[in-house]
Amino acid sequence: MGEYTTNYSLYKPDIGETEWGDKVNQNFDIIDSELFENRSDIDNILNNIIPSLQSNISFNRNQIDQIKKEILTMALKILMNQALLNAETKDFYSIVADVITPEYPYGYKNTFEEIPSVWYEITIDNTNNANDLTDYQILLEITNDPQFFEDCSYDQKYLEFYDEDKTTLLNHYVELWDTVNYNAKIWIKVPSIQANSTKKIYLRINKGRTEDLSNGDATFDFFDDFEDGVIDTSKWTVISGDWVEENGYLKGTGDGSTYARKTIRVEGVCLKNFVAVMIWKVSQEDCLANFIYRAQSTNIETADRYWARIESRSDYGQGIHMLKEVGGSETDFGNIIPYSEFAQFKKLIVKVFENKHYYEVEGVGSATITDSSIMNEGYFGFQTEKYSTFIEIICIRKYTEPEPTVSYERQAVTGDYVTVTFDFSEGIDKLLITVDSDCENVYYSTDDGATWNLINPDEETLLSETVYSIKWKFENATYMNGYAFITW
Ligand SMILES: [Ca+2]
Ligand SMILES: [Ca+2]
Repeated sequence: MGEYTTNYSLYKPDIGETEWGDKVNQNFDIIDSELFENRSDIDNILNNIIPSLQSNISFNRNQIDQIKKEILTMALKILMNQALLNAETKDFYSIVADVITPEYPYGYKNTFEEIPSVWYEITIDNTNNANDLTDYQILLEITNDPQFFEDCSYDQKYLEFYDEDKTTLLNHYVELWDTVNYNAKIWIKVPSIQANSTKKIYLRINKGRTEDLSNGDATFDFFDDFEDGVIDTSKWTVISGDWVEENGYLKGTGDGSTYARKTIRVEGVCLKNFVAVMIWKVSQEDCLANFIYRAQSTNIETADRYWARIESRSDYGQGIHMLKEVGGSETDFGNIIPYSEFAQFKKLIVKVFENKHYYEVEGVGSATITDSSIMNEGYFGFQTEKYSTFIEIICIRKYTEPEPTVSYERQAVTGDYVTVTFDFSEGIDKLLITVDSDCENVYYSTDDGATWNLINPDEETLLSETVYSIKWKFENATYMNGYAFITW
């Protein structure tokens, strides 16, 4: 959470050396000192109490934000009303409490009903695909779009993705966030995309957000970046050999003399059609690394299975090989993607759909085989042979063909407004407002926002009856400084 900065500012009007002017100034001073004296309590609530509550509760965050606003609203109202009750003049009220925080960049008024947000509509075109897709990860790709980054204030923590109802929050993962070249890659897990149809989901850029929602575990079918130094046993089972998590990668070590396969298996995830992305390497020549998939039992060392191999032996053709073992008989499909930088981290992308297996080493090359020996879903994992294999990250998502295409469009920012409510126990029958703002229009309401009436600033407006609460609305305001006068 950004540090909350107190900035209560009362703007005294220039009212000259008159008797009522002195009373007005006195009124201002009372409000000002009340706000000032109580600001540490408000700061404490906003900076300490609420954030600790917020960090412990991952759900209902919007509700907590709402409570936070209400607490601030209450605090300001109490202070103001107390100051006003102490005032002797009935001729003139002027009230401003202008609190600027990172979360409320437009200032905080008595009632702040809406923080302006920018929305993007994301269109998922699945018209060419005959399959219903469930919990499918789509890629939102932003390419050289300065407006997008400006809308986000260059900060990925403001991203919130919503389903078509604009209410159900969707999980996402930010793979790339390049504020220099204005590029981003964001994966979003979409609960349901119907066959042969087009679907809309939404991005809200919420400047009120203080915690980044990007989450690989929640977004992908499987994800591990090996960053915490401990092998997560809810994700992995060591079958053989020495496997550790260190320096941000998973490391498996062989016996140093033979090609005995040392194996680690993923728990609880079976895959048929998928994309696996891994960044991996081997320690040296004569070390082999295997990515096993569609293994037909949890004993992935011996089950019928496919695997991609980093082959580093000079006599066998260095590079990525594709292999299978069916009925105890092993087949190497060949030296498919040749490369010799096997001791440097490279990104391998494996796309498997039905009988088609596509392998790609980023920046090196790609190859495809067609094989229908094993058509059932199965387990997956890694092996190292002889020396050490390192895996920096692995990420698995669903795959279909053809994949849906994704496009996005910025939506017009409409209806954004700031409202302020002032209550007057003695009633008023005349309005005049002066405000320093870039708002497009100012409205007032005497029925708590049910009806809005346009008002011209600096012009007196007579009310048809005495009212006790006035709500002001400032349309499309990006800043709100200055003061409101209400007279009778
Ligand atoms: Ca870990
Ligand atoms: Ca890592």
